[in-house]
Amino acid sequence: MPELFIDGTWRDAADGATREIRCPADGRAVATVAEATASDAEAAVLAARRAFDHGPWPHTPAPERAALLHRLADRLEQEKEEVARLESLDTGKRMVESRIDVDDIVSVFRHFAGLAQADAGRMVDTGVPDVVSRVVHEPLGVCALITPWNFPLLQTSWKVAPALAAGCTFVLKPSELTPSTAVWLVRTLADLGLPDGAGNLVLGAGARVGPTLTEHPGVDLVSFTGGLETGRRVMAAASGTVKKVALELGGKNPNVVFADADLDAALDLALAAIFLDSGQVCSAGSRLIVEESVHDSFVDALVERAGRIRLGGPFDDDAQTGPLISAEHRDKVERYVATGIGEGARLRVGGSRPEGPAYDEGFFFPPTVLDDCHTGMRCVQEESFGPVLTVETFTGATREETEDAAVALANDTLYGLAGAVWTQDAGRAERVAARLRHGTIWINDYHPYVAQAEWGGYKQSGIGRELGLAGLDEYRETKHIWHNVRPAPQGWFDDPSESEQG
Ligand code: TXE
Repeated sequence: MPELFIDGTWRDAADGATREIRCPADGRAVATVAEATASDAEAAVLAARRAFDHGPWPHTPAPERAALLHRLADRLEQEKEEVARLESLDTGKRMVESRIDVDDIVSVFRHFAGLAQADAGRMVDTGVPDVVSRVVHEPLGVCALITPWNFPLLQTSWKVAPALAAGCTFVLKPSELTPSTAVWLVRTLADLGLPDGAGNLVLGAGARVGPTLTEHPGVDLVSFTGGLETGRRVMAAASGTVKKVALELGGKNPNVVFADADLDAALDLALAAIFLDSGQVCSAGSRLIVEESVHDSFVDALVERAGRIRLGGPFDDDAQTGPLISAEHRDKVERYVATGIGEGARLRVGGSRPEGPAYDEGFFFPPTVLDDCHTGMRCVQEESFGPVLTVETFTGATREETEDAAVALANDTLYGLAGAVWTQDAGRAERVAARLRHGTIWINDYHPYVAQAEWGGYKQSGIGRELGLAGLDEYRETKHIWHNVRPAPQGWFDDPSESEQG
């Protein structure tokens, strides 16, 4: 079955090209999908444009838009196991993690279904007689939605759900590595009655179809989640036609542990922060910043537990974390570890590929800890996006100096996506959280996610509220309507002599 969905029709790529998708855990072929050309991407943009300018979706009443999103959430609940299986086969992640992702995706669609009907605008009391003045929200237009491979359907839902809730039409381009759940989503939306052209799907390499989506004058908004370098290219490409741009570009996230923390909990969550999903999480706690007085005992225990984490594929019930997404990505993570060691970091555990028949065909890399790091190192500044934790320490002569030292380290990064602070001193927790320049701060926790809260990026982690997450503002234009209900000539340029005569 062809996999490009353009204007309500499933198609092959214009040149017939296809791509084989292989499971990163064992290399088995899981799907063969169409690989779109630039002309397919152009056709998808034109379809979304027609659907926005002339189709019913932007004018569909909000309760009906909301109902569609709820029906989609219902389907996800009914087909949870199948969607999780598709996600795990494409990404190699454990089924238990994919099931959690599906639960999160359900909550995203339900959250935006609620917002579709909320905040219709407001009246403005201008004080001017015979004027009705109001602020209204309108769907922004055609959205190009470009998503990565680490949480394929979750990140797609963060874009598709608000776009549809706001009344936009879209062209979705998922990562070329993980297309299967995007195909499921678009097929299900069509099945549930989304009008032709309102939701289009283009599969393929970013270099092949990306520029069409990011430069085309028919696109009003580009919402992109991916790497920093690609994000910079997307922003530059969108500038030619001054598109709205929303970017989520990852992070290098500090996990700050004070000596007065509940250290058992901090240790447990420090492991989860970086080693869940093999560290392929934009908000992963990849920088452990620990107070010097507890460094040795804390890091020794962490290293010991990291060394016991079991690697395995999606259907291995004993596995605690999975493979990396691709051979290229594993090469990148390996290079990053080598660079860190070259810069003077001390390798405490991991660092080389696991051996054995269970790992031969997959892209596994073990939990790795680099100790004795500092912010001058590339391994502390650049995103590895793998299971690699760097460790820095801080200390101070007084309470204030200790906090200042921790905050200075945690903010010494060009990213600003997320971070955590561990302490049993509630005042310190709030003081430090307030000073961390990152969009999400967890206090005595790591990773919990709720659809109702913003997911924003400080500094180079992003633009917009992802961002769209939590609110619809990213996907709407906001308009002030001033209505003079008693129009009459105002005489600005009347001839004064005439008015005197009158
Ligand atoms: O991402 P890309 P890659 C980071 C992580 C990783 C690095 C590179 O550090 O190692 O990025 O990963 C599409 N125009 N993150 O190469 O290239 C591409 O097809 C338009 C963090 O996989 O950013 C895919 O759909 N689109 C991140 C999407 O962009 C283009 C999650 C992301 O791919 C394009 C993933 C172009 N010119 C990686 N080139 C996070 N923020 O969570 C590529 N794409």
